[in-house]
Order: sequence, then structure tokens, then C-alpha cells
Amino acid sequence: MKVYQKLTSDTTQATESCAEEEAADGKPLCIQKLSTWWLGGGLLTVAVLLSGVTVWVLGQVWWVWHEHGTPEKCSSVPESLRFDCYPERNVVVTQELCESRGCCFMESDRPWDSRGGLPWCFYSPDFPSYALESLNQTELGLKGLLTRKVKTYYPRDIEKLQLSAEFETDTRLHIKITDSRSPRYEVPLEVPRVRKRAENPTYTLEFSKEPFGLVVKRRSSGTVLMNTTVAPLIFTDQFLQISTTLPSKFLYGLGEHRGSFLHSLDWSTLTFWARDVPPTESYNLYGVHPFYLVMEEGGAAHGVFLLNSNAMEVALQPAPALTWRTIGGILDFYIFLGPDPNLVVQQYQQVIGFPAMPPFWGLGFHLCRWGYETSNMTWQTVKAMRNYRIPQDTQWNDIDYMEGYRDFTVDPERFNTLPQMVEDLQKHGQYYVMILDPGISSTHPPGSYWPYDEGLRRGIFINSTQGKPLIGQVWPGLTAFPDFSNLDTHQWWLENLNLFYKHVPFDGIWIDMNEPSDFMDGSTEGCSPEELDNPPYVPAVLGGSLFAKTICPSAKQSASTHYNLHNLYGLMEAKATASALIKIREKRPFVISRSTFPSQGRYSGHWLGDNRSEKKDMYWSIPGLLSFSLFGIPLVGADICGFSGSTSEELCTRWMQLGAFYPFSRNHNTQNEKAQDPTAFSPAARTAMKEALLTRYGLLPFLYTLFHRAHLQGDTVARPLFFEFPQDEATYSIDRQFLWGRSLLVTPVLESGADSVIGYFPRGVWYDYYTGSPVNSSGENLKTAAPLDHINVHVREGTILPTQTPGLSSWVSSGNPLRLIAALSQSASAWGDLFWDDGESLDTFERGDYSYLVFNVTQNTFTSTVLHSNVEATYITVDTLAVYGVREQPKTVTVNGKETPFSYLENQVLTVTALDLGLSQGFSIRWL
Ligand SMILES: *[C@@H]1O[C@H](CO)[C@@H](O)[C@H](O)[C@H]1NC(C)=O
Ligand SMILES: *[C@@H]1O[C@H](CO)[C@@H](O)[C@H](O)[C@H]1NC(C)=O
Ligand SMILES: *[C@@H]1O[C@H](CO)[C@@H](O)[C@H](O)[C@H]1NC(C)=O
Ligand SMILES: *[C@@H]1O[C@H](CO)[C@@H](O)[C@H](O)[C@H]1NC(C)=O
Ligand SMILES: *[C@@H]1O[C@H](CO)[C@@H](O)[C@H](O)[C@H]1NC(C)=O
Ligand SMILES: CC(=O)N[C@H]1CO[C@H](CO)[C@@H](O)[C@@H]1O
Repeated sequence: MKVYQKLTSDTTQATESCAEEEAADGKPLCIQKLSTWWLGGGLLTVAVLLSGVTVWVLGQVWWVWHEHGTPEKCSSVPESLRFDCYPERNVVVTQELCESRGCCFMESDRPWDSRGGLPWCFYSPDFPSYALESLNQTELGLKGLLTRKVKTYYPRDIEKLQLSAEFETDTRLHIKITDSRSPRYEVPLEVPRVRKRAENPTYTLEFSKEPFGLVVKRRSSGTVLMNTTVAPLIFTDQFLQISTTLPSKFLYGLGEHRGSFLHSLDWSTLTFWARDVPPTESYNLYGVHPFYLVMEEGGAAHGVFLLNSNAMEVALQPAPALTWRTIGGILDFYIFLGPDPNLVVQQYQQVIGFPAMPPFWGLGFHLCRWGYETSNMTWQTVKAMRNYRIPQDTQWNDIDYMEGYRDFTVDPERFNTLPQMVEDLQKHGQYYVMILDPGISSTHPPGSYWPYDEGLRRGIFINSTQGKPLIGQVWPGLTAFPDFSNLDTHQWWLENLNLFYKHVPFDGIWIDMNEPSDFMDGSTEGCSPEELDNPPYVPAVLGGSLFAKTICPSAKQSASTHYNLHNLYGLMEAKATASALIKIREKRPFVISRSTFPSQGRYSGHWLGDNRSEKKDMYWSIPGLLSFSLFGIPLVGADICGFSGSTSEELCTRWMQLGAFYPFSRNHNTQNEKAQDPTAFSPAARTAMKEALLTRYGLLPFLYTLFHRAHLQGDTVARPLFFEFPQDEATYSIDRQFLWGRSLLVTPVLESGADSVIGYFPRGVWYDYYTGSPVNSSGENLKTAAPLDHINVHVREGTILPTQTPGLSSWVSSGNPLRLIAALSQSASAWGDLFWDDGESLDTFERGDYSYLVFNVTQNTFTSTVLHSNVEATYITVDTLAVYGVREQPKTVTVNGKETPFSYLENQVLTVTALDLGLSQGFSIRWL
């Protein structure tokens, strides 16, 4: 019965495609197929003559059975390699629907549900795909032509595709598939041009001609990194799909999503479409990062970036395999061969750009809340923080400060003292950051709100299909949305900021709601029924439509349609904002953005969104940090103590301790909840929070140096353990701990009522950061004490950390003497470095206006070598050297040859104090 149904519906399909094919290029393809049948089925030839139509149908059935979906062919596909042929949501896929696409239908006991699961409808091994018609050498690699003879089940197949493969570097392969006849939308991202073909690529590239597929292997091991032959390539105007096998189940990246750092390949689907929604597992969230990293067997890693900004989804399955589905643009892949995971992420950032160097103060502690009712109330908090001597660099305001929630306004009554507060902050070496939303209020009588009037006059808003500004609704009520793909909009944004700055001289800008968020679906007039707003295939986005809680995809922007540019909105706004800040302040810009896209790190950092004051949200923040490290946005953190809901004193203490190790450290709270800044708690909790922040401030020189390395070459700041221990598979799924750079292991308490914590310590010696006591691990889980006033931090053997006596602001800290901590390896060596500059000038590295020092320990000698120096280093002294892991008590210690007093403790810590050495001069300290 099933087989009969299958064959009849397949017959329809085959006949249809036959007719269309004839119409398309005039060739009698149908005849060719039938002649296969004529030749193949000799007996039937006679029968046709005799019985006409009846037997002709039988013949078709035979042909289809023979050529396509024989039950044997379908059941020969192992479950884990079944690629979904009917990913549409909100459709119960029946056998009939499935077979109308020419696919295999097989029920299974594994549940099929609307969000994935083993597909019941999947491609047969010989489902029609493209064929590689020709392949020629080019200067940088290869160029090929792909053709499709049989149409797919989506409108507007692109029949001829151009394939290009460029061997850009020895570790980077660039593969691009696009329409060979007319240009399609491509992401306007400046990527470096390569002029010379790689000489010794670490990869090989092979093709399957028909069906078309490409195979990328790691040359050294032969590991197959990609094999796209496993499922048909589909390339229609609004549905592009390509699948590949993966060499392992250790897959990371693909954000922004909430979940563990290591993805599950158990039939999950990740959706990409910038969306304002409280972070929830399986939803598409604020940002879009179509980049993944895979750990291969043996500890090598590779990465893949799909440069595409359309709505998309990635389906994961246990083969292990992955399917990209996007609804526009082109297939533009960059493949990075590492082989070290750190190198993969660096190579990715060589394409998208390295992150900006943040100002030193940006690494201090930030305090914010929604619901400071007045500027005086905001100011009170700052004063209370000072009063309790708790470090704070920056005070923020959410939308409270505005008049009617309109950008570039200040409520003249409630926030009457805002300018004075900002002045007071700046007098204390502190900083001010305020929020801006993109929606510009559109309901004011002409002449009463310059940002709108002038925006209208200059035509810088996004238009509806009718050619008038599209109107949606955000905090101020009805709003228009600036089109940041237009440079005139950047100028208008700058002028607005300039006017505002004259009144409130802010230091940084927080850009929120830039998915862009819209409280309506689409606009006041809804959206059109057309194919941009309602495409033939809609990825599994939250809300079921592309305009759910955002503006219409059909809206017009100067660079393209919003359909193509939606996921770039936050990136383009960040670019405009960072560039305005540079023009206004002539210093390094500080921008934090909610929506992000690859290359965002060049312009802004990111916070992980509006999460809750709950334990699990505290945990989720760590996979969040680690994922954004992979995405080249190192300046990242979650709202410490949670945004919505009520925090508890215990949770907030633990979270402040963890948050002291977020690269971007901000406590932020929602409206109508109890205060959760450190001053709001009991003396014990307050003190624990203060201690955690002092630890952070002490480590700022080290953290700043990590940011320099991120800016210089794309090193990660908050780093997954497996980046440093790629041979140790036990580290692959760790996301409750993380490293700072290569040196510092942070093991926070994420449970309530705990007084100890279990963490994994990779093989080697780890020193307690505070005391220097060694922990010798064979690569195991260890339990360490973690009373409520303590966060476990360990220093890796063989590393040197520059730390500084903490002050109550980064400005005060940065003038204090240094304390260098050398944690000796088992062979008694160590190294570390320090980047130092004035902390805020533009392009100090690029202009050579910085100091860079390398610290080494070998043969009982600590050496500081100045590799580059500027005036800044002359202001700083080194006061203390602490050496962890000195096995025997030294008899003498000399500093630059002169004997000096020292202390030595039983836990093998040697300390030399009162050194008073200038940082700008090299020095050596020896113990014997
Ligand atoms: C490759 O070269 C042949 C012969 O010059 C040409 O016919 C074919 O179109 C070329 N293919 C591509 C993809 O450029
Ligand atoms: C790639 O996949 C195809 C289809 O499953 C398979 O026949 C082929 O052997 C694979 N190639 C490699 C190198 O694994
Ligand atoms: C804020 O404080 C200032 C100075 O104490 C006072 O003049 C002003 O009225 C206060 N503003 C509000 C809104 O309470
Ligand atoms: C939007 O419409 C305005 C006129 O209302 C026009 O000046 C502007 O160029 C349009 N922008 C786009 C991207 O179509
Ligand atoms: C410090 O040690 C590192 C690693 O052992 C080495 O590469 C570097 O050359 C040394 N630098 C100096 C200045 O001694
Ligand atoms: C504001 C809010 O409720 N945020 C979300 C935080 O994350 C959890 C999932 O862990 C969501 O359920 C919440 O909605």
C-alpha cells in the first residue's frame, strides 16, 4: 500500500519536472528518460504498444521505482544520515506531502516533532542535485560550473551556479557558490583581498561530479572535514541548502543561542534571525553568528564561517552532520584549518576583523539599573559605592533619563541634575554611559523634535514598500527606524550625539533594541503578502514569521531590502556609534550592543541580554562568554545578579564573584525590583562583593594585556579550557569554568548552599591565586573550599601575571605599583607579558605609543625585558615579585646583582617586596 502511494505520487513529480524541463531549455529531456525506460524495459515496450496508457503508467512507475525512491534505497539510508526533506514547521508531513517532493517517507519509533527529531521525510541517495559541468584553474584556485536539470520543489531554481574555490592561505580555503548569470545580494563586509594562491595548503579539495559535492580534507591526517555529497545541494532564489558531515560531535559556536557551550547533535535546529526576546533555549536571539568550530580526533580543530546575513537555520544530526538552510544571498564559506583551536579563531578574525582595543576604564566595574527614577537617585548609588569604598568605574542609565523615552532628550525634572552628576563622575575619574534605542519617535508636531524632523528631511529612515518611513512602535510610542546602511544616517546620528554631548558629556554608549525590536509585528500597516515578508520557506524563527516583533523584511534600506539587512542592523548601528564617539571624544570608543553580527568586535562589545536572577542564568552566562570569544567579540558579559526577577543575597554574591571575571563586568537590574548593587546588601555580602571586585582591579594589567592580544591577533580573553588543552578530551564539554587567556582558571560556585566547588584541573600544577599554594592535578575533578566570601582562581604553571595594587577606580589603580606573580612550571620556568599605554588614546599600538614587556623565568632568574617603550611605563614601578613553586628556600636573592631581603613561606612562595623598580627599565631578580 505504502509503496503504491509512493510510486504514484513520484510519477506525478517526475512528469511535472519533465514538462518544466522541456519548457526551460527546449531539450526533450522527458524523451531521454523514457528512452531509458524503453531500453531498460524491453518487455514493456511490447506491452505499451498493446495496452497503451495503462502500461505507460506502469512503465513510469517502474522507471521511478528503478531510478528514485525504491524502498530499498530509502531504507538503505542509516537513520543518522537522514537529511530532512520537509523542514517546514506547522505542517504535519504526511506520506503524500513527502512523496510529492520525491523524498523517502519512513515512520520510526523516534518521535518526530515540530522542532526536529529524526525526520520521517528525507532525501533518497539519488535525489536530483546539481552536476559539476566543468572545472578550470584560476589564479587563486578553481572555478566550476554547476547545473541542475531537474527542478526542486521551491520556486525559482537557479539552474546554473558558479563555484569558486580560492586557496587563500595555507590554512584558509574560500568557497563561494552563486548564480552564474546574475549577481545576487552579498553581505557588505569588507574582507581582506588575497592576491597570491597558497603555496602549501594544509587542506585538500575534491569534488563529486554528479551529484555535485565537495570534500575538504586535512592533508596531514586525511580527516574529512566537510563532505557535502551526503545530501542534495539546493539553490533557489529564496531557499539555499547544503549539508555536510562533520568529523566529530564536538561542535561549538553557531550563535547567538542559549545552551551549553558544546552543541547537542541529537536532531537540534538552531535558528538565526536577530530577535528581541529574553534568552531562551532553542530560540533565535539578539545576534547572528554563522560560525562553528569543531574539535577533531587527536586535538586538531577547524572552523567554518558562512558569510550570509539572511534568515537561516542550521540543523544538526548525530551522523554527525550539519545542514545550512538560508533564504537568500549566496553560499560563501570560509574554512579555517587551525590546527590549534586558538589559531582557528584567529584565522576567523583575520577575515572578519580583529576586535577594537577597549579603553582601560571599560574593563572596570559598571553599574546600571532600569528604574533609577531620578538623576539624584542614580547619583546616590554612586556616592554609596564610594562611601563603602567599592570599586566602580562607570555609572549607567537605562531609558529612565529620557523625556518620554525619546532618544537625545533628558527629562528636565527627574533628571535635572544629570549634567552635574556626569561632571562629578568625571571629576572622580569615573565615567558615564547611557542607553540609546534606534526607534525615533514620529508623533511630534513638526518643529518640536529635531531628530525626527531632520531625519525626515534627510530621508534617512527605513521606508515601507510604499516609499514612506516605516512606522513601528517602541518605547516612545510610534517610531521610525534610522537606516544605518546609509552613510547620511551616520552623519545625522553624529549630529544628534554631538548636540546631546554638549548637554551631557557621556563617555560611552549602550545600544539596545537594535534587532531592531518592534512592539508590533511589522509596522502600523502590517506587512505585505509578498515573498519578502512571507517567503516560500520560513526558518524556524520564534513567532513563525520574519516580521514577528520586528519591522517588515520588505522594508527598503539604502543598501538593500531589510530582508537581507535585518541581521546587520546592530552591526551597522554600532559602526555609526563608534565612529561618532571617536569624532566627538577623540578617544577610544566604548559601545555595548545587544544585536551583533560577525565583525561586530571591531566596533562594540556585547552583553548577553535580559536574563533572569536565577541560578541557571548564572550558569548560562559562561557558555555565552565562551561563544562570544569564538565570535571575535571578547568584550562580553551577562547582567550580574540577573536582570529580571528578584535576586537573593547569596545568588548575587556568587554572581558578583563570577561577574568580576566577565571581560565586561556590569551589574544591571530591571525596574520595580529591589536594588541589587553591592551597597544594597548586608555588610558580609557587600564585603565579599567588594573583595571580588578588588581582585578584578588587581588583575586589570593582565586583563588589559589580554585585550591587546585580542586586538593584535584575535586571541581570546575568556577562553574555553580545551583551547589550552586540546589533547585532553575531558575539557571538551567544560562550560562551568573558564580561563583568562592561557593563565588563570576561574571556578565559580553556581549552586546555592555550597561551601565547596568541584572543578576540573587539567594535568599539571595549578597555584591558588591568592596564596600561591600548589595543587597538583593528574587531569581530574578536584573539590576546593568555596565559602560564600571566596571565588576559586588558580594560576597555571609556567605563567607570569602582571597585577597591580587595586584602587577604587581603574584610573587610580593604573597609577599604582605592580605586583608580578610568577607561577613556576615543573621545570621551574615561566613567562608572561604586559601591554601598557595611556588607556584611552586612539590607535596607540598602531602609532607605536605604548610599552610592551616580556617577563621570563629560567634558571632561578626572573627577567623583565622591555621590547617597546613609551612614556607611560616611566610612571609605573614594580613593587613586589611573588614566585609560586620555589621548591627550596633560597639563601640569597639579588635584584640587578644587589642582595635584597625576601620572605619564603612553607607553601613554596618566595616574595620580594619594596623593589621600587621602574617599569621602563629591564631588570633581573635572582634567587640561589
Ligand atoms: C572552463 O574552460 C572551458 C574551456 O575554455 C570553458 O568552455 C568553460 O566554460 C570553463 N568553465 C568555467 C566554469 O569557467
Ligand atoms: C562523501 O559522501 C558520499 C555520499 O555519502 C560518499 O559516497 C563518499 O564516500 C564520501 N566521501 C568521503 C571522502 O568520505
Ligand atoms: C536633586 O537634587 C538637587 C540638589 O540637591 C535638587 O535641587 C533637585 O531638586 C533634586 N531633584 C529631584 C528631581 O529630586
Ligand atoms: C525613503 O523615502 C524618502 C522619502 O520619503 C527618500 O528620501 C529616501 O531616499 C528613501 N530611502 C530609501 C532607502 O528608499
Ligand atoms: C621568554 O620566554 C619565551 C618562552 O620560553 C621565549 O619565547 C622568549 O624568547 C623569552 N623572551 C626573553 C626576552 O627572554
Ligand atoms: C527576562 C527573562 O525572563 N529572561 C529569560 C532568562 O532566561 C530564561 C532561560 O534560562 C528564560 O526562560 C527567561 O525568559
